[in-house]
Amino acid sequence: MPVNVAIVGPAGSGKTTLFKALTAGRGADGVGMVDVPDERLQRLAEAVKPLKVTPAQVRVEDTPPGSRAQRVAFARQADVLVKVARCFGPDPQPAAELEEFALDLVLADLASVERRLELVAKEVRAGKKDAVAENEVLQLAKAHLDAGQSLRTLTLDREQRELLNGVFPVTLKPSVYVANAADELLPGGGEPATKVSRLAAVENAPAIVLSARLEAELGELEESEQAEMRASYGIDESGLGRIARAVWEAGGLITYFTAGEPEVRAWPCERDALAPVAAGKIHTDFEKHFIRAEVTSVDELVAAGSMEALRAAGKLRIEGREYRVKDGDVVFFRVGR
Ligand SMILES: Nc1nc2c(ncn2[C@@H]2O[C@H](COP(=O)(O)OP(=O)(O)O)[C@@H](O)[C@H]2O)c(=O)[nH]1
Ligand SMILES: [Mg+2]
Repeated sequence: MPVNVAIVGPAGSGKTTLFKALTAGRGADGVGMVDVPDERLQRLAEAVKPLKVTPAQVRVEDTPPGSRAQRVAFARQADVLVKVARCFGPDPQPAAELEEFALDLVLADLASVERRLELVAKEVRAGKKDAVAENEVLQLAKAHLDAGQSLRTLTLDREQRELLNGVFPVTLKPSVYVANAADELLPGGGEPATKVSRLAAVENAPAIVLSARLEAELGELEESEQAEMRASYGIDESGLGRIARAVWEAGGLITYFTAGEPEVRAWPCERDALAPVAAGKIHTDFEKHFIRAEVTSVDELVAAGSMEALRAAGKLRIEGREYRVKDGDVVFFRVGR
């Protein structure tokens, strides 16, 4: 299951422009796959020289045209939201526009929480014990949403979060903020971008400054021309790469690698996933038939040149079902049939 990223935000903030830049014009009907840049993958590929190199990908979707309700429904189906704010053009008001957009999401959550609360409160009155905890967290959520706050800023323990997830709250989703800045304000983005960063900080979300239009134009140039043009704007790295990585972090994802002759590949995985679950990313059967994981690091594999060399030298760590795969692990899964 790929990670689903929805590009959302106020009208005219540059969502479609950013979508085109991210997908390099290869997206169709507002949907496209985007590679996540990772220098470790390149290093592994140089050492192993496989037939094929496959980066991790995210599935990115642009907000389709439609009503407010449709825009909320669109945001609801995503794993991570990329919130684009207009920091270019005449009189940019990114904070006010983002807040207005956020309010739509808050109201949508309030409606779902109230609907669920009606049912659960009835159950509590009928003496149903296991409805008590849910009733409590729904009350907390309602008060928070009533005050115009997104659920991201409500302190919840793991169990409360799971109970709340039953109503698919859209304001509980991890977000990445993008200050879509005028070229002349790059790389910092000036006062409008500062406002966006401040909003992002409230919910502990990353904020990225870029110009979607410039990134789209850069995508059409040769690598060397790109670097030159970036340097002239004082930006040293692709803003799109920064978005991809921020999505990774905000979404609580790690990357592990597999490295064989046929293919060197980066795999997305939830942080703290157990080894069989991580194996299930490759093939659902791998989770069921998991036997053990043979694990090393990128540096060790690069030094040794292949998994076989490490295995022969007895340098692969053997890990079982209780092992939690770490970011940067290189893994070979032993599976039965
Ligand atoms: N100056 C400038 N204009 C931009 C930038 N990004 C988008 N625009 C312009 O803003 C307008 C709205 O962009 P669009 O991507 O359609 O916004 P959407 O409604 O959020 O999808 C278009 O005219 C774009 O060319 C940018 O980074 N800088
Ligand atoms: Mg658009």
